[in-house]
Order: sequence, then structure tokens, then C-alpha cells
Amino acid sequence: MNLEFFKKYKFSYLFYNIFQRKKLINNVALYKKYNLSKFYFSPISSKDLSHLPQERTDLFSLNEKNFENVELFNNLTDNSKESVLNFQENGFCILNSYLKDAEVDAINQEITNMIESQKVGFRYRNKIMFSIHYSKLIDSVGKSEPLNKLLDVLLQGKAQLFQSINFLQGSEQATHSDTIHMTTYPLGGLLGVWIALEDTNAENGPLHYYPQSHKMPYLLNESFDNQGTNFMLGSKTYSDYEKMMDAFIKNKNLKKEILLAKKGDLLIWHANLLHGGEPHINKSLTRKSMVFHYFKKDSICYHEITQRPSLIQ
Ligand SMILES: O=C(O)CCC(=O)C(=O)O
Repeated sequence: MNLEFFKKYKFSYLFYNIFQRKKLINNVALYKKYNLSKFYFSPISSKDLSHLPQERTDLFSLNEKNFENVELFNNLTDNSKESVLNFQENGFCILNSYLKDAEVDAINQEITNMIESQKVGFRYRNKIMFSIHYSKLIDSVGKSEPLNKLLDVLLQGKAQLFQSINFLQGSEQATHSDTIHMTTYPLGGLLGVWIALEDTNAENGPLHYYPQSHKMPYLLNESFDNQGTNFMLGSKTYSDYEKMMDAFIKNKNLKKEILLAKKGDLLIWHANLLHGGEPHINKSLTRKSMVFHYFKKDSICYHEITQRPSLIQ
């Protein structure tokens, strides 16, 4: 039996997760709340939750009053304020010059030092995963109170930092919704925060997104016949998901925008905003950037494609 086949077997993760009780403890109360007969370590996917109400609680309206006591919002430029107020309409917002040059330089130096000392390395080709676990500086950027207060309003709940990803090159990731990777019940309990750690341009793989695509249905395992069985994950691959997404975008005639960001700019995307990375054409250039993903507290948090509960530190 090869490793890939073993990973398709749901119990392969289950045994690992039995020993992760501390990181999965929230599931105990949540499964009770939703009357799910599952252990904290059990495999979970949208199929297990399909009998629960599915109305879109993640689409709501926002106005200035929502941000009355949010210091970060009050200190934004008029352009960035307007962008935040339009978050629900567009599925994203941009805070220009969120970090100062010196703050970005310190983060870049920290990443260089961590790579040199082998504290972190690259996974999935070009991603440095979870640098927040190794760097107090990067963790403090993700957990910054002013930022988190703003995210709380956009999530209509408490934002909880789950993951970070650092890039030195463009991700070149095909268009996707984060919800296929980090999923919640109720749907929509996730935000992505992307920070430019240098300017992006047409040649170094800038970020792209499809405005308003967050209002489209969530495309999960069922959408590409990947639900699997009680024992096995679905037989489809991630590239099958990407193909389905590509066909969906063409069919709906969605319009892409490319973000030419300036060093220090910050973009927040909705859980279901379709986004990805453009080709990194000039490999002699870098495209340093950082992503934080936040779950909404008191949501059931899991990974749809691998049907695993999320391990929350
Ligand atoms: O930085 C990029 O190019 C895309 C990153 C991304 O899609 C993600 O982290 O979900």
C-alpha cells in the first residue's frame, strides 16, 4: 500500500488526531451544540453537516456604525475606509500602507534569518507554513489587536489566527476559494489577510481575485464528486477541483482583477472570494508576501478536501 493510498483512508488522520485533544477540544461543545454524534478527532466534511440549516449568515450589510469603536478603521485614509465599508459588496478590502517600510523590512529579515537557521523551510513548492509558530514578531503582526478588532467586525464574531503562509516568490496558485482548504460551519467563518512585503508588478506573480465572487455558492466536495465514503476520502485530486473552478468561472463569465500592491499594503478577503496568484514570469524577481488565515471562534473548523478537523493552537 503506498502513502498516497494510505492518506485516502480516513482513519489515517483519525489516529493522529486522537493525540491532538488540546487542539481539537472546541469540537466537543460544538458537536454537542449541533447534535452531531462525532468524537473530537473524527473525520468531518460538509457532507456530515448537510442536514443542518445552510442559510448564508456570511452575507450581511456593513456601515460606519459597525466600526464606531474600531481604532484602526478610524485612522484609515478615506479610500481605505470606503474599501472596508464595501467589503461585503466586493468580497475584499484594501488597507493601503498598513505596515511601514521599517516594519516590513524587519519581517523580511526575520524570514531570511529563519530560513538560514533552518527554523522554517518550504512546503508545497513555495510556501513557508506557520512562521507564526517560530517567530514572535510575525505572530504579533497576525495577532495585532487593532487589526483583530477590525476583523471581528468583518466576521461578525471573534477572529482567531489559525495559520500563516510566507512567500518569497509568487504562489502561482490557481484560482480557488479558501473554503475548500479551511472550511467552517456555519459557512463563511474565515478571513484571509494578505500583506505585500514588497511591491508587486505584472512580472512577479501578483495576486488576483474575482470581485463579488464570494456571493456565489460555496463549491465543496459535492461540486466535483469528491465526497467519498464512510471510510475513504473522495477519489478526485486537487487538480480536479481547479479544473471544476476554472469551468465555473468561465460559465459564470466572472471578471478577474489583478492587484498591483505596494510594499506594506494589506488586503482582506472573504472566505468564499475566488482568488489566486498570477504566473511569476520573471524568476529573477522575488515577490515577498505573507498571508494570515483567521477562523471565526465558535465555528466548526475543518478541512473539506481532506475531511480533517482543524488543529487550532
Ligand atoms: O499569494 C498568493 O498569490 C495567493 C495566496 C493564496 O491564494 C492563499 O493563501 O489562499
